[in-house]
Amino acid sequence: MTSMPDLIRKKRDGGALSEEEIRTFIRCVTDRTIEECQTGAMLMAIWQKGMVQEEIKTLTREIMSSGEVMSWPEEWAGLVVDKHSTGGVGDKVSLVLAPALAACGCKVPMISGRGLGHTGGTLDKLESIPGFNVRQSTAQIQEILRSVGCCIVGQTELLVPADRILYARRDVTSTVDSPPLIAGSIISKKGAESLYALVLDVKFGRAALYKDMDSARELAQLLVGVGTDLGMRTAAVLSRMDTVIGRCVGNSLEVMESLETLKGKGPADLMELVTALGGILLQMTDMASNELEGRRKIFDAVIGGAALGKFQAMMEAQGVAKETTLKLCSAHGDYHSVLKRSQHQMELETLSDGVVVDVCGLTLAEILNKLGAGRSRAEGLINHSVGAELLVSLGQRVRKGEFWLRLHYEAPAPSAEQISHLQGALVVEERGNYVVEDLVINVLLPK
Ligand code: IUR
Repeated sequence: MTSMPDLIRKKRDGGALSEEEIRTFIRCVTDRTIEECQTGAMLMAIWQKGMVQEEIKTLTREIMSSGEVMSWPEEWAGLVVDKHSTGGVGDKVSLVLAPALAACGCKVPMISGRGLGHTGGTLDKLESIPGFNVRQSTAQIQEILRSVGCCIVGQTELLVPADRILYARRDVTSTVDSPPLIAGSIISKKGAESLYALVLDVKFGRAALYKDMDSARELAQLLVGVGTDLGMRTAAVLSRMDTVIGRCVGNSLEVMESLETLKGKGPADLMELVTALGGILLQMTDMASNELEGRRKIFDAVIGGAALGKFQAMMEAQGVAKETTLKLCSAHGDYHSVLKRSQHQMELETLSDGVVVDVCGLTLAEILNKLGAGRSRAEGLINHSVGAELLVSLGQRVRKGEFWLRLHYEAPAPSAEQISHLQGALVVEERGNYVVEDLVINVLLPK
C-alpha cells in the first residue's frame, strides 16, 4: 500500500490520485490514523494542484460513505428533495422554501449549517425561536417528514464524519476556497440525505464567496456534475449577492421577515428566489410539467397560507410549544412576545438627497457580526436580537435626513467608527440612475 507521504507527494507534484488512493486518504481521516499535519499538507496540495473531475467524484463518494447514508420509505421514491445555498446576507430562503415544498407534496430533510464568515446560518436563525431543536436523529427526521413533510436540522453525529474533520482542518489551513474541496463537502452531505433532486443556489457578487459570475458558474457546473454522478437530479441557479435579500439581516429579524413572507407579505426578491428554486425542484420531481408551472405552485403555496401551516407544524414537531407557534403564525404576528427584541434601536439618516444606487450587504454583515449577530466575535456566542432593517429600496429617491437603516443592538453601543462604516454601505447619487438587475441569472441543468 502507498504510504501517506507518497500520496501527499503525488498530489503535491500535480498527479491525479487513483480511486484506491483517495479511499485510503478518506479512511485514514475518518478513523483518525492520519497525522493532522498530513491532512493539512494534503489539503494544501489539493488546493494548489486541483483535482480532475474523476478525482472529485471519487472524493465526494468516499466522504459521503464515511458515515451513515439515510434511507427512506419506498413510497417516497421521487419525492425527497433539498436545496443548498453557498451563503448570503439576509438569506432566509430555506425558512420559506422548505415548508412551501412540503405543502406541494415533497419530502424535505433540509440539513442546514451555521453562520460561516460574514454569511448567516439557517440553524442560528431558527434557534432564535424559543424551543426550536435543530438536533434530531435520523429516526426523528423520518418521523417529522412522515407527519409534516419538512424539517430543518443540523448534521447528525453519524452523517459524513470525514467532512466534519476535513472542514475543521480547511478552516485552519486556509484551504476553504478550493472547488474540489467545496464540491466534496457540499455534495457528500446531500448524497448522504439520499435525495432524488437537489437544487443549488450558487451566489456571486460582493457579498458572496465568489465575487464574479464566471467563477460561480464554474463551481455550479462542477457541483451539478458531481451531484448527478451520485445519482441525484441536480440543477443550479446563479444568483446575484451584492446587497441584502429582503429587508432584514440578523437572526430574530429574519425569522420575522420569513413569517411575514409566509403570510403573503414578503419582499419581491425573496419571493423570486423561493419560487425560482422551488419551481426547478417541482419540475425535476415531475410535480410540475415545466418550471413556470412549478414556480406558480410554490407561489400559491406561500400566498395561500399552506406553507405557513407546514412551518407551524414543523416548529411544533421540532420542539416549539403550540402556544408559541400560534402567536408567531397568527395574522398579526405577536412576534415580540416570543422573539427576543434588542434593548436598543437606532435609525441612521441619509446624508444627502438623491437616488439609492447601492446598499453594500458585505459591509452591513461585517458590522452586524461585530455587534454580535454572527459567530465571528471572539466569544463565538450569537446574540439573536442583533440585526438591521433596511428602510429604503434600491432605486428609491431619498431626502437628506430620511432614515435608511434601523439598527437593533445590545450594549455596548456601536462605536463612531462602526457607524461611519455602516454609513459607507449606503450609496446615494444626486442624479442616480439605478438599473434593476435580474436577481436570478441563469439556471444550469444536468447535461
Ligand atoms: N458549506 C459546506 O457545507 N461546505 C463547504 O465547503 C462550504 C460551505 I465553502
